[in-house]
Amino acid sequence: MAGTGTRWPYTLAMNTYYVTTPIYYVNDRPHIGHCYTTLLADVAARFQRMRIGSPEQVFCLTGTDEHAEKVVQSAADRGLSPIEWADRNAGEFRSAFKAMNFSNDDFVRTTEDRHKTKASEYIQKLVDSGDIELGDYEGWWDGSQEEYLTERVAKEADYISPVTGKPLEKRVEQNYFFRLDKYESWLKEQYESGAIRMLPGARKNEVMGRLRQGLQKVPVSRRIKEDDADWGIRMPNDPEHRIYVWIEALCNYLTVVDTPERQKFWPADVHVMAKDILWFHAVIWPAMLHALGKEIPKTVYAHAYWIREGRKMSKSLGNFIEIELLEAYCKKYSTDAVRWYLLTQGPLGANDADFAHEHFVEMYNADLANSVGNSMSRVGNMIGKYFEGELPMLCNGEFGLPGGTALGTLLAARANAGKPVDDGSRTFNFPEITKAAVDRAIEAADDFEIDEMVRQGLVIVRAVDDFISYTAPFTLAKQLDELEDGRHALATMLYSCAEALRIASLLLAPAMPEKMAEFWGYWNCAPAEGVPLSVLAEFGGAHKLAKGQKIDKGEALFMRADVKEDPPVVG
Ligand code: ME8
Repeated sequence: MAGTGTRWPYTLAMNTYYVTTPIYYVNDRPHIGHCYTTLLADVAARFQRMRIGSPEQVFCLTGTDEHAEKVVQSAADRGLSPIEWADRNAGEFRSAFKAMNFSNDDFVRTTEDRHKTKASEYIQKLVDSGDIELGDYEGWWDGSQEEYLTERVAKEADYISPVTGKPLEKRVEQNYFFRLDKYESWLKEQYESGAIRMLPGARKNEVMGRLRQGLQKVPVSRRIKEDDADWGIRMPNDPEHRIYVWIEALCNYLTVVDTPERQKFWPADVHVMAKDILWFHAVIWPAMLHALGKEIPKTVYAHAYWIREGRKMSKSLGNFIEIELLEAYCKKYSTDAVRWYLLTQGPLGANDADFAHEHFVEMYNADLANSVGNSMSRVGNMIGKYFEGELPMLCNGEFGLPGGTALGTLLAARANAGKPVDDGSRTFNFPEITKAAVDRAIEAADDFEIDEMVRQGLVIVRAVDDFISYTAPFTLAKQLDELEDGRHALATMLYSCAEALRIASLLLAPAMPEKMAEFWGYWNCAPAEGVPLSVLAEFGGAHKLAKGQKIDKGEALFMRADVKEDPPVVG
């Protein structure tokens, strides 16, 4: 992957993992973008829980950002108090995340005392250390984003919000400022030395470019006006001012784990977000942390956008893929299929991704119905048919097509069946194939290449499919009476396929937890708890499929879909 640079020693010794998503504004309803970022964090966390083998060492945080001015406005438009509106929408986010089967360990709301108290403490500390000071600020206010743009950025945007297209407003305020300017060279050093990784590489170049233009102080408060609603967190040293929502929102990543039981999770391994809010996370937040004497996050990952039919999704176009539509897809194709599609076809890198129904069905058929589901039921069926549903043997050194008796028998069988026999150079060494996939998945997880990580399960499935087409065990099965060692060869082959699929299921489980649990039920092979992936996933190792193990062919995990069928509709 571009720009990842050196390998990171911390990952080798890492025994905790902390991943965060942005906390989402509660005036918006949950849509595909929020679900996507949270899905990435969920899948990373699920993978690391399995990799480490100890779920309590992993922490996945999401939540809602509630103190924005626009919440006050949109609540008033509905005749509600800000907290009533926030409660309602925070509830929407929670239930959307439940529908998507996310496994976040906590859900923070910035209106909670635990957040407000700690955030105030951090701000007070920065006031005490002189990192926050009072001064006049003049800038261009983007009301929809609750963000000041500098003169240069505003000019480049023609004094129009780059996000909503509405005019920017010139504002002058007496404010508290964070002395971001003090940390310019320190920040550059962190990125250049690799102390903090900014991924993907294209994003790093953008931020470095902006860093080179120099840093200014950033406003961190707003003076409260008489008719303002009582909303937000006040400056601890000056209650006439309210802490600027972005500044306290960033603190959530720390407030939630700033307890004796959870402090082991800091610093975060990765803050995940889309490119819109990278600057806050890559520049302002690490500088604040440094000023507070705290360690900085190890990785900041900013993915691109979901778009629809080639166009940006926005309120004004009214073309968001809302949670209801995702739920309709989940109902029709399964939640795991939706998760798989978002993960493997989403905008993880630097390029935007289009959500299109036909593409969804194509990928669903290719990856899930015709590969994962088909391979698992095919192997289960053969074990059912040829060995009465009991796994025929333990693999004692003979896997796939390693040569020897089984191979000889097999090649003879194929010759008898009139199939071309080659020199047997394709060895299908499943211990090697599966180990390479597991190693690659771990490496990809370290680089937050979540799509690559989950695809490793599919790599194994495809090797199994390839092996079955190449060796045609169903042909061999017809000739068992004529062939010396035929049964042994068939048993070796099916054991190899089954054991490889068991390992594939481990790598697929973070993306598709429900379907893989269903598969483990049929095959009686749910992974033991408290065992790290490297041990669980060893081919023929301590956790291998046992001889005589019952394999139930079960139901098809994914029914094939018709590309021509209409997309699901909401309602
Ligand atoms: O910015 N494609 O909240 P927010 C992919 N409260 N991801 C998208 C997306 C799209 N089209 N649209 C939104 C805020 N997202 C602040 C964050 S953090 C301390 C405070 C996702 O509700 C993506 O993760 O506007 C993006 O960064 C986030 O939603 C913005 O959410």
